[in-house]
Amino acid sequence: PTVGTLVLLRHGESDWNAKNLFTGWVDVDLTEKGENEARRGGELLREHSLLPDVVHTSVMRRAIRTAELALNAADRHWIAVRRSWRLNERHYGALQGKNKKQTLEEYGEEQFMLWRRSYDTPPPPIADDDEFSQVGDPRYALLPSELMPRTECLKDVVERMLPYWYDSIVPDILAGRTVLVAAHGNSLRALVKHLDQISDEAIAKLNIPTGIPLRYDLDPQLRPLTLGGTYLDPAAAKAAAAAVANQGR
Ligand code: DG2
Repeated sequence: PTVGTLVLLRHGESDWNAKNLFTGWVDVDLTEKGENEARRGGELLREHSLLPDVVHTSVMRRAIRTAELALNAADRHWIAVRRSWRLNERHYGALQGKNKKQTLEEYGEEQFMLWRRSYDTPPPPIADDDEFSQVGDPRYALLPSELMPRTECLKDVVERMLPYWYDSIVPDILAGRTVLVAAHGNSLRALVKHLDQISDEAIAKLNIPTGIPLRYDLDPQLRPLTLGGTYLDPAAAKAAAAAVANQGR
């Protein structure tokens, strides 16, 4: 039996995705292509009659705008919205603002992939006076300073995301709502790892494409009825996930 439905949506292409820069907590906007991906994501929701009752987003512009554009296209612009820093992208530490291709050339394939995809190796921390640091950003003013990341590995993201999952998203699902989560490549990898119980090793191979809704029907124990969920456009998702995996090359 299905207790509720979860729809995961990575934001559309951002300015820094297009420029091939590590983004993390830097608050970049969507490109025009990214806006169109978000609208297309909303059209897919409408075509599949998968209409969200509530939306949860990170506190970053690219996820917030993606949710708004998608919901607008699905005629669900009016639903309740909640946001949390716990859905933010992984903090990319000192790599924030660096070019992925140059980083690959400078540090080599092994180190580059450790930083991008290993479960527990974080990049070096970002300095507080770095131009791409978020220290002093008013949206984190109420965040206790010991929770403010200077870098994160995926394991760190799982640990800071799960309290929000259990306290805020799960109650919506158990209430029978269709829940949209608009977030990021790595914060959604963290959630998928938890839902599908993917091992620390296997999660390295999982990539989330931009703008294509991923549907999970959950049983009363919050286990997916279909492992891995179902992309609303599976062919496009496969091609786009491969492109994410090859970024930098
Ligand atoms: C990307 C993910 O995050 O990059 O921070 O650069 O989903 O917000 O565009 P997003 C970033 P990779 O980990 O795939 O390199």
